[in-house]
Amino acid sequence: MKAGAAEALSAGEHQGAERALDVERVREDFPILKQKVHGKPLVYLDNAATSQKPVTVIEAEERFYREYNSNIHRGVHQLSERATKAYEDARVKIQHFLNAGEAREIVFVRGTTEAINLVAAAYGRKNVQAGDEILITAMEHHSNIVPWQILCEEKGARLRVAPVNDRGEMIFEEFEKLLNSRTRLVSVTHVSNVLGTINPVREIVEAAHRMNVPVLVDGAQAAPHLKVDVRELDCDLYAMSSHKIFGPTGIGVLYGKARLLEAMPPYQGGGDMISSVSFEKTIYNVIPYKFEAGTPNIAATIGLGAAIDYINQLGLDNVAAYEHELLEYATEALSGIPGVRMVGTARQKASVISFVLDGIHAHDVGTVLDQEGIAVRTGHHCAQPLMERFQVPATARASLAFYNTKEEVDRLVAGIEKVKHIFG
Ligand code: C6P
Repeated sequence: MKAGAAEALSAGEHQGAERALDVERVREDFPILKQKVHGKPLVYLDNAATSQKPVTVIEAEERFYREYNSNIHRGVHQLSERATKAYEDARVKIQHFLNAGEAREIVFVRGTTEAINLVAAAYGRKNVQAGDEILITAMEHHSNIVPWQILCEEKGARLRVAPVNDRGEMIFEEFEKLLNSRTRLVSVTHVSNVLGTINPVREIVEAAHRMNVPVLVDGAQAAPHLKVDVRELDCDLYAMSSHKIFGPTGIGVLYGKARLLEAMPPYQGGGDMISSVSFEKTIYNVIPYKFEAGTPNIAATIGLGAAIDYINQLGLDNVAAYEHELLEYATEALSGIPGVRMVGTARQKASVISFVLDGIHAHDVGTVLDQEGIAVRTGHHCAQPLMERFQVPATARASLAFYNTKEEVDRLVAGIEKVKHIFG
């Protein structure tokens, strides 16, 4: 990380949440934010889709390719040893980021989607039979629905769905009622990408464990905003994507308790996931390598390590405090606009705001905002069943990061007023 961001923190340390993080200094670390779109300064509010990357992450990837590009775990030569060390260092950084007990509990995958598919394929193949059940919630992303449907179809198992209330909170009593002796796995999102709802993962895990059911948590939208402690949550598996936590695309993480990972069969076969191969019998490698077949995305993994360093220097507590203040400011500002309806008003929320405008399609909202230089996501956000639950075809979604400002929220409000003027 540039010296700037670290200094920015200490400068405002004693002056409350907003001052603890000097946003203008932090923004200096993100070159992409400086540009104009349609002649207007970019306001990037699509962080839940993917976050922007600090210069240190971009440079870490570049340095790998310029200075020590090499395959890992294979060569005895110096470049390979350097690449292997940087790759394994990134694993340890993630271990500490998630407070996992051991580095071997961190498996590198392509992203949250692959992490969930890995569990569905490997854990599911071994543990799910006809008549068994997988329990999810009504606020899941397609990545935490479709892999289970594929598994259930193959095995003759059943997908059960815990409903959400009108605020967008999972109804805990209904969830508990759905847990039973046939449940083989609970898989829930930590934070909803549409509603921003923070699920009570600790309580969910306790309830599931009382029935001896393991829990997989989809942490794609939680890791950028909350301090995640997998040991405190006591979840069995946790999935996240690098590109949503200011790291590169094409890399992500599956955390799993060592016991569980060891008991799971491999996901894919190939190089690196074996300890010996003969035509008669193959012995698999130890975890985590058993799940890392083939040459991984080494550069992106090293970039992810740099992203973790960056976040650590900002401090997730500072990030959370600042984002909370920004979320409250934006929620109040948007709720005050006549014709705006918020979708997702949970009591525990991360900085994701979905809304609809009376009589105006979300895509029209997004198109006009784009002309104002404001990037939001519109559509079903890969959560079609949730759209159905709230009886909307689509929403516009503003998702905030620590480099966003109140001035940018004001620009969003002005943009929405313009949409109303054009379509009203
Ligand atoms: N949501 C969004 O705009 P990948 O694509 O594998 O990095 O992450 C998938 C995923 C899984 N779970 C949740 C809760 C998510 O939000 C996402 C990605 C993005 O909301 C892109 S669809």
